[in-house]
Amino acid sequence: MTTLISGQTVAEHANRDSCWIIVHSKVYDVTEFLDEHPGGSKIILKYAGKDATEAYEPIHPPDAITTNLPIEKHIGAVDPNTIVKVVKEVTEADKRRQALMAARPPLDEILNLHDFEAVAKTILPDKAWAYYSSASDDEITIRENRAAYQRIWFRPRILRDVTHVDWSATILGQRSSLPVYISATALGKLGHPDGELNLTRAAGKHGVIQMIPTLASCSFDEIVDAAQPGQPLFLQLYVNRDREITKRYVQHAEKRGVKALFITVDAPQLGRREKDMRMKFVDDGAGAKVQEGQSDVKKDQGVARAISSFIDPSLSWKDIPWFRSVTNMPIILKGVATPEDAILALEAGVQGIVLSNHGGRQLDTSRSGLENLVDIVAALKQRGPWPNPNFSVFVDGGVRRASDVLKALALGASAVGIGRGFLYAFSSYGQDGVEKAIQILRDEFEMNMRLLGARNLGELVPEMVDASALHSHAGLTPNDNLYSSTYQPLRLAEFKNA
Ligand code: 173
Repeated sequence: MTTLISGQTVAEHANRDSCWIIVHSKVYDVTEFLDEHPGGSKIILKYAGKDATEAYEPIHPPDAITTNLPIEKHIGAVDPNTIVKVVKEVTEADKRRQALMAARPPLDEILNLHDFEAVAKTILPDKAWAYYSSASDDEITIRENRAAYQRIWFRPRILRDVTHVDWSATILGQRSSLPVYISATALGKLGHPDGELNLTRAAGKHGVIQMIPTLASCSFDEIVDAAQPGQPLFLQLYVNRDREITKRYVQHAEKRGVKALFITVDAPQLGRREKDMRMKFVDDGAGAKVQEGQSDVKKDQGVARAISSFIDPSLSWKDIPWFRSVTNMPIILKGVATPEDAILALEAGVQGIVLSNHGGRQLDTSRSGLENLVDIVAALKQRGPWPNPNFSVFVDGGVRRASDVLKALALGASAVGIGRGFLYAFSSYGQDGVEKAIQILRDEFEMNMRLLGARNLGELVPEMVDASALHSHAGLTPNDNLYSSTYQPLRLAEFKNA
């Protein structure tokens, strides 16, 4: 029998020279890890000698600490009778949020994906909303992602007997009930205690494909374990500076049956999401100390930047053959924005590209994936057969309606990714919300395909859309009021002593 460590003993190691913390009832000596912690040492020191589980959980997969800390630093199990429960202070804001949570509209009053966003904005903790909804700099691109869809107008066909319409798709060889996949978004437990598992379970039930994020709050294996037998899953990959770690991760994923690898190529450094950065600033409650010049203070970085330092900015075209050598999964480059790079991807022999600007979170004033689609499809057509069964072109960013998806497909996309739409669905209603989101999309596909005169996805052709205004950024489009009403403009944090 191993002896249990008392809470009092742990509490004696509460400083920089000897720092123990409790996570999931286990005691860890993190003294030597303090300066290596991607989120900085300060946040760990806040929990020195204490139970850090609650702060740890949303931001780390359960196995992050066990895999990163040498085994000799695993001190043992804590005696549960000796820990003084840190009673978390329930703030007025928490109470208000709980009341709003209890008063959420019933799911059957949710009519579209924007509605989930409105609920999420109201009930999410400020930090979670700031992280999820933020985009880089002036947040122009995130809005352009929506606006671009509204510069495309339909040219519907009539009298085609649309009694039966079929919107099922094949995505990278996998059957999907929708021409939509769930795109990767990080840190799902900021929004809901079950995190990404809400997506996995709903996707399994409704035949939709989920792309697992590298930076999920749930561990990769928890997500795969929550899938049904044979449920197809994709994996989004951030490439680690330590390629051995990436290799192990990719090969483990392949062994566990993941069907495709989406390598993120638009984030050698994370964009400045100022809404997220400001929130962090306020919550740590010590504005002035930022100026003290401690190099490890990352409080002004926001959640994402604080945990992204492992991402390798040296990633280049030269690495593609290496990926090929470590996996047989189809490789897709996520974050392509130009015909030049689309052609390089084709020549590099990958199986596809995602035309994405990372939900407007990276280079602000980049064009929308939808606008890039037109130019990229034209370039690919010059280079060989089209559609090319060995090279898929996906689009993501700003998709909230089946009509958006139909426009992208008509212009040549193989399928479309939705990230935030599903994230807001589970943040506000858990798995039921995701199921409802899928149902809403189904209803929208049925109606829109009937009205457009397309009985299946193969009948969606470029002639069904007028994209002549797509490249015009003059802005004569009517306001998108539903979307704009949830858009949160950048605000300075509340003044401290006001
Ligand atoms: O967009 C993001 O927030 C993102 O991709 C990310 C990257 C690193 C850590 C967390 C999130």
